[in-house]
Amino acid sequence: MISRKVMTLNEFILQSQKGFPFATGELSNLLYDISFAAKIVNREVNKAGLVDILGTTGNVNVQGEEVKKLDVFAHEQFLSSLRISGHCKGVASEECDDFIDFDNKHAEGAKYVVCIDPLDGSSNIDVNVSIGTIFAIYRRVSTTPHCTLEDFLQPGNQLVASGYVIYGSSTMLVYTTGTRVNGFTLDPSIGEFCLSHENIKTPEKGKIYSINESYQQRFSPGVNEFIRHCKEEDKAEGRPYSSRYIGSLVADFHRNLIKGGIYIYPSLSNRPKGKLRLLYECNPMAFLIEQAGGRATNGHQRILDIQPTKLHQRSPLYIGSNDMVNKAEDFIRAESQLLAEV
Ligand code: AHM
Repeated sequence: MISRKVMTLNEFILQSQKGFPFATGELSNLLYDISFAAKIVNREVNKAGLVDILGTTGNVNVQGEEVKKLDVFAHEQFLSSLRISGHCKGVASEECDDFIDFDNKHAEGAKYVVCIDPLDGSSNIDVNVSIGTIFAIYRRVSTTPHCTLEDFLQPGNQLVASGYVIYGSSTMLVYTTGTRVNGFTLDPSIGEFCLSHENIKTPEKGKIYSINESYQQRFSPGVNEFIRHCKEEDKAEGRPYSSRYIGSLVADFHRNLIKGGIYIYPSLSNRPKGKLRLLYECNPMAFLIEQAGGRATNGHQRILDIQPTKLHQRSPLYIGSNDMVNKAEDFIRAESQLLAEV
């Protein structure tokens, strides 16, 4: 008999379900749908360098097909995978102004909705930098035949599952259903995501800080103080810390998750709410980091406790290893106290 050590994502999902005799399998199927669409997106992302040969957006490639921008392609791919399978009642996508209700027969009675950033960091595609998909799954709260805005405007503490796919030097899917964080690497030879990083825990103490320092003049004094602290020489604490910023949230987050560190997209003087979207970027990553033992805040409040009021709402984000997020918050608190005293 041939024995193998590899466990595929599907086998893992099925095995995880065994402990829950009343599970309907709907969530498992939904995760499968996302992983399936991710494989198709991965195939296209890997061909991105060929775009000059095959044709650019709006052009027709050698097969006579219209070439779509990759972020539009990814959006459509996830949407169609989720719509066809019927395990999800609706989707809110970073690529769409409004949410989409699946009113097809298959989706009748489906109890989940998905918030998705189909291709985050897409400005990096042309230069072969890692990009990703981020997803968040909620249980519907409305009981109407069609899903409603309130199904999507749930705080992150109501998340059922979240995860991301990183299209990088290898392609990985990392997700949590609220207990552990597990990572699966795509084996292109068999077309399967295989368990490669079981029960990921982020280091308690990080040594990497990730922030776009070119905005330094737009940062608040607290953020600048934290950066100064990261750069300060302190042998005992292992400072200066390393600065690493790819400019692709999934890639920056993934590295810091494994190695330990903090990712910051703060409030800027010209962008008080920062850049990142609460529903599509901050919440799913916050759910993951907490399950991996880290923290995520907006500088003042736990990300997962923020009540969203709009689909495309933005939020500052401080996310990563406990000690670094705590330290960053100390500086922000000190700044607020100073301002209060003035
Ligand atoms: P996008 O929604 O246009 O893809 O932007 C999101 C990206 C994140 O992946 C990344 O962390 C951030 O924007 C980088 O922004 P900046 O260039 O301002 O540093």
